[in-house]
Amino acid sequence: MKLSLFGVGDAGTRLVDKLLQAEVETGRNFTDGNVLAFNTAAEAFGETDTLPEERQILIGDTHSAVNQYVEPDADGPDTDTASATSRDHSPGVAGDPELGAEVADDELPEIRRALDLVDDTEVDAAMVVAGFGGGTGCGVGSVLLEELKSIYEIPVYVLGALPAADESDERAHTAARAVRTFVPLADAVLPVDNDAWARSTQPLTEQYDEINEMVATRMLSLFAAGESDPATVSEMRIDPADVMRTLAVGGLSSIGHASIEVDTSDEGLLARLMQLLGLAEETPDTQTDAATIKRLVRSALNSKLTLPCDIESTDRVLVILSGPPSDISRKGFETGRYLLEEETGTVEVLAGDEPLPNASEITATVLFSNVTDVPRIDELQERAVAYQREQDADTAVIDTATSIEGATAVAADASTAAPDDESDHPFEFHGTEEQQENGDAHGGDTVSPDADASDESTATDTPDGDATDGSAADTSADSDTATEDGDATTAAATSSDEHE
Ligand SMILES: Nc1nc2c(ncn2[C@@H]2O[C@H](COP(=O)(O)OP(=O)(O)OP(=O)(O)O)[C@@H](O)[C@H]2O)c(=O)[nH]1
Ligand SMILES: [Mg+2]
Repeated sequence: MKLSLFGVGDAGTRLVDKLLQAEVETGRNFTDGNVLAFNTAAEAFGETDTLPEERQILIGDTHSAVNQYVEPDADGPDTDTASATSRDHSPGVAGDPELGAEVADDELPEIRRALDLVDDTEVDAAMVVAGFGGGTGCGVGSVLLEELKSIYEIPVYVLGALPAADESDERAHTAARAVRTFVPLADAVLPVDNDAWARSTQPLTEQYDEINEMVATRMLSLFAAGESDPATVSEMRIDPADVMRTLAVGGLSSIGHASIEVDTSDEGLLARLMQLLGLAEETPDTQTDAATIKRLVRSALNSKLTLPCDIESTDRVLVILSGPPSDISRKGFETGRYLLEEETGTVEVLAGDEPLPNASEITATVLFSNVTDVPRIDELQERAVAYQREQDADTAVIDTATSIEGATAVAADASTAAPDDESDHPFEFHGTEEQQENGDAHGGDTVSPDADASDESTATDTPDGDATDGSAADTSADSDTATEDGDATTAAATSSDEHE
């Protein structure tokens, strides 16, 4: 399918650049050049290899609080209001999502001009790409997402990195707010858990490139499947509508991925040739073939996921098999699909293939859509709530009544469009259980001001997101049923712990 990409902040810029590189390397053209990157500091633009310069949009130069050209390690004294809390002295908006949202709001005309460079009629969907813990990623990202949702008819997805456990509480707090803002507004959110993918022996910043490459591989296998050689015929070819249908339930999605070498021995090649020429019995090795595909799909669902989660909490599943058409039999497909139905407990499993005649391996990419049992997100929220309490105790350095102006606008709009969507979503900022039992809705409010608008009534009565009062959230009601399934934990243990 065709996708436009909008990188925001440093992580967004690097990830989009990596996706474009992967496009060149794999010969899958899925953006048609419909890309942009927005940043409040110039450094990350200097690191790009593939992203065209005219598509790198620097914003914030009218703001005195924005350090556009500060070297990353030049941590000069910061006395402006944006750095009232313990900011890391990075360039741009220095980790401050409120400032990020303010800058984006002020520079909407400039942002809109840049958006004209992208043709939304040429693509099936748009995707905002950002580091959730970034002041730019979260702040500018929220405003951009809101803007794209208001001007586009096509789905708008969000892809982004979650901060690792050893990053600051402030980053975790920002990321939790980003999840809180992005999930109700975007058509689907695909977080990448930096913590799960980073090795503890090395600084995270040194591993970005590797993690981004992993992300690019999965994203292209999923979204760019079928964009390499439209001439190759396949009756099971993956259809963009299937990807969009799978993601249409919204919420958080996760991707699994695995490959196996195909039989390139003379014997294997001969068998395939005979089959192609119609000289062999009807797929004599179908049995082995189906078993192999089943094994492959199993390793994909047991692989380390982009966002480790309990796969039984998913609503919809999509599997894409990429490889030589002669190696992917219909029987193999059905076996793989059946396995996914069994393992995830959902019958909503779609499948398609990407015929790559010259490939030496078969790859299975599995998309789990609207997963609700995600320990990492719970952890982030807990950290964020604790951090917010500390801040409040320290005489409320962050004024929660006025914070994240842009995101407030986002939430207000979202609640107009889908009144109950937000309050029904399992990713509420719901404070601690203790607070909920006390009927204290404040935990929700403190973290994100948009809680004021629509969540106060539900923050207490739907603490676990099990609101099933229908309306906009039929789907999340479904997912709630899935999460209530008491034994939905075994698969998670395997899928998130097993490494590729
Ligand atoms: N996977 C991955 N994660 C990244 C990368 N760069 C940053 N991150 C993550 O994203 C978070 C936000 O960092 P940045 O992208 O630098 O922040 P920003 O959006 O530029 O916003 P500022 O705070 O204003 O600099 C970090 O805390 C990391 O968790 C990257 O290249 N790859
Ligand atoms: Mg930055």
